[in-house]
Amino acid sequence: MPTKISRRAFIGSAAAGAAALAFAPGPAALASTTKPLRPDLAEDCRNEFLATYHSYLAIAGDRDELHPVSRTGSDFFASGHPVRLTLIESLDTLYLMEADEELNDGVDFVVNDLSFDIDANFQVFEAIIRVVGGLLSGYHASRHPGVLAKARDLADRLMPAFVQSPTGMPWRFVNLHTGAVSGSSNVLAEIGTCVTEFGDLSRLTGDPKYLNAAKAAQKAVFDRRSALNLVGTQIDIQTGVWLNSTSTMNPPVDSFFEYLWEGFFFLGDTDDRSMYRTLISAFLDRQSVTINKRLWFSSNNKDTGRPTSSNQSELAAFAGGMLGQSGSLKQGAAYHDSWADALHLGGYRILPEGLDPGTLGATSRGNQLRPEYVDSAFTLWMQTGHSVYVDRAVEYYLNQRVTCRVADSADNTIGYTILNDVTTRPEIQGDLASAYWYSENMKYYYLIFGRSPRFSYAPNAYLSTEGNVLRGLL
Ligand code: DMJ
Repeated sequence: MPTKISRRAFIGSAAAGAAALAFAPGPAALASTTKPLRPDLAEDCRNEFLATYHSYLAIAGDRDELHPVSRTGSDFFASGHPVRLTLIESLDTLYLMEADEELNDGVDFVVNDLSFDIDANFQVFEAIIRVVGGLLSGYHASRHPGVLAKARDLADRLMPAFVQSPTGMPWRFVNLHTGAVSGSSNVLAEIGTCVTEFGDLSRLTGDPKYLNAAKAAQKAVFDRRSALNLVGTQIDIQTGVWLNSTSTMNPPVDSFFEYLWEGFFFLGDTDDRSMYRTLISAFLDRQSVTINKRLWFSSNNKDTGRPTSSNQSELAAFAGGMLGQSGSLKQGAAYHDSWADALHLGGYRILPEGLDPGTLGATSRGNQLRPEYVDSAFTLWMQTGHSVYVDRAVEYYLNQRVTCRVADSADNTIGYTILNDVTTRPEIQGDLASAYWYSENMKYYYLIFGRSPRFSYAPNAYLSTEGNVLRGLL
């Protein structure tokens, strides 16, 4: 029996709302307008998404990720132990795009066939942001209690990473069947990116243990900040000793900062706000650099404060949105402008993974189908309503369509792929449709271009670091 998706009150609310308001700056206006900005592109985006989703199901549906060029599949966490990651990451995007048949089938799989009783090591951070988060947003979309039960089952299997740590900072890996933990050297993003998923789970289940574990991990890092209020990148979770003293917005720190802010934004946690303010103001004071009139962030030694590198990672581009949302709109907007300049003046159609902010040359030439540039455009647009972010999203969507799309001989879309080199023309394609593309890129584009009647467009809508909508689905 297919699982029934309850179609909720969206019909007759936003869709049938009063006359469409003129698009105007400001979150309040954004929340109330019903006018799609680029209905043509929204429709195209939905078509492309569904074509790629069907390709995934047809070619690699038993595996985690699609390789659209070789038309094969592979597993993300542990070879031979798939969880159908792409399907899980797609659930709330399918809901927003009103693809109810696909969502229905996806929920059916999760409820009836998905098992996490897997005798293999899973990376705790990735399992939380992608799978627990994907299932939670899938639950918010479907309201099926079986989906929430699966999110809770996985979280329970991951809990030994936190419970068995003497410092509260999680082990990097857990065997989902035995509960054995491993990987005592961990990095900040992987330690501190779980408070919103675990906070949501605590709220939904009434069990505070998930939120408490996530907060303890954040606090354990905060308590080890340097005298300059800076944190490093890597730490031994058993001894609490720093293994790398680089303070940076680049990975492997990036979403550590994001989740201090979002612990407050999503959960109202004032401890997180206070930790965020302490760390981000020290970071902005010491590590903001202006190069050729553009704002960038250097990497510095956390103890001496001295710069160690100016290399910019594309993954740090998410910070434009975070800063914009957390009270530093000027810096957030300026930082997004810097990435837009890098794109245009660097001569790229797609940003490289690594960038020299002085020359705008690529220090790492590939692009893993990254969402961060449009993620920030989406968040800044939600904040300000400014059309510049719509324009940037349009440009990047069309560029990704030209460079990353893989089609068959009749020009039917098979999928989108990572790029191995963005500095050539044409760009050199790789062969992987990263699962986060289904949760992030296409959702941001679709929400900007169209007016999904299933999304609130309210200032408090919350999308996790993986693009999972944990608040704001209608
Ligand atoms: C996503 O998995 C998440 O956004 C994560 O926080 C880091 N970036 C990748 C996609 O690039």
